[in-house]
Amino acid sequence: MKGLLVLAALFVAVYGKVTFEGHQVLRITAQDEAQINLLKELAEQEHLGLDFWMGPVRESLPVDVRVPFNSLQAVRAFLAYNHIQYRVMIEDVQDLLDEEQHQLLDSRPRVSTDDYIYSQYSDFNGILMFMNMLEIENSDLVSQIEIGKSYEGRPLIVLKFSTGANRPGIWFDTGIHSREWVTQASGVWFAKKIVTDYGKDPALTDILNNYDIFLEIVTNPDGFAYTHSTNRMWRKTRKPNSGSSCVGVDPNRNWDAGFGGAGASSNPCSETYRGPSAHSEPEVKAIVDFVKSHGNIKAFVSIHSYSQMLLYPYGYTYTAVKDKAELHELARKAVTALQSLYNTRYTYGSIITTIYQASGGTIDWTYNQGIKYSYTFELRDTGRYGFILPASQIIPTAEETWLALMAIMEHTKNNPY
Ligand code: BHK
Ligand code: ZN
Repeated sequence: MKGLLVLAALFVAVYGKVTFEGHQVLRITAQDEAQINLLKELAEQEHLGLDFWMGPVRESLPVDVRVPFNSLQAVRAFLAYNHIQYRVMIEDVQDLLDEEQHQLLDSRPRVSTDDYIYSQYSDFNGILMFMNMLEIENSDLVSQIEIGKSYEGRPLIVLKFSTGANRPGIWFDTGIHSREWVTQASGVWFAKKIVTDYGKDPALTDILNNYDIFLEIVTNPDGFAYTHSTNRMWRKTRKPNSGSSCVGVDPNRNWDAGFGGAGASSNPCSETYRGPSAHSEPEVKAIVDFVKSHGNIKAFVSIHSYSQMLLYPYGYTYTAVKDKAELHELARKAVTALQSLYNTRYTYGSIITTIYQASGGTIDWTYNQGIKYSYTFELRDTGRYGFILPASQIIPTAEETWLALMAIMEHTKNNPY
């Protein structure tokens, strides 16, 4: 791993950006315990540089793994030798990234949010500009709150949509994992949707006449900037780890809920590194402080991609939450609403029973803080493109997700606690 990292660092220094030429994403399905153990061994071979997009390994559930070009032969031989089934999901990751580069929002200044192109991916500055314009255009409804700074000093901006004082709050965040680009793009679309529908759509108007909505679009700005400048596949924060050459903490393993337990890594080089202590990451701590000082958040929805799932706590324990029946029924309602638009199918359930065990996750912490309606979305798709979802799917993804968010907000409004 060390050697590989040094090589990657050198490559970046010379060429500016990590390339993924010849990298493939394989969907691997273990059939039994023996194959699961073989895949776990494979994952531990750090020199192979495997990137588990959707993992870890569980029986008969497929895992998607990005395999660097130089490791492909070895990995394919290993899988064939052990009769482990797999198929190629992405033939060449770099081909998709080249395509994506053509769909980036250009940096030409825009005069209004009507000028913004919602069907293109935008960088951090583009989203900052969008938020500034939105606030100026809707000064009676929208304000920007800086809840802190990222490790590298970028502002952590939350959009507040409010029509009156002392209202309970509903929270949405997107982009806590920086490479999940469709989530930040959807966040931008949600913000525009809220200002467009307020006063027109009776359901949203009713919600906003009783609740404040908080929306953090770029929840991991350092990671997001890094996905644009250097490594499109960056997931974690960008804080260096003492005693390691590996950078960053998984901000969805850093919360004080089962922190340090199974379902997170203590290895700073892992994509699921939990960090040195709970809330060690300023991006996480800022939300913790905000939620605590607000004291009246009633729904908290943290938005990831991909897999098409709607999840509720817990991730760190098999113990069912006391509101399981209600959360499950609301999840069913929300995914039904989502599916009604483009027939996109979602699965739903608790984190640990639906994806895998994960400790230190965002919504386990918010639920334990007393925020009953705590959910995580995994947006499109189910793996054809994974994190590199074509920009043509941004608007349909945001539109259908909005129907599910409305279902959650309406339920929250109709069931005060
Ligand atoms: C979601 C919620 C709580 C814990 C884990 C997850 C799955 C999520 C993760 O943190 O491993 C998968 C992912 O990033 C892709 O969005
Ligand atoms: Zn994620």
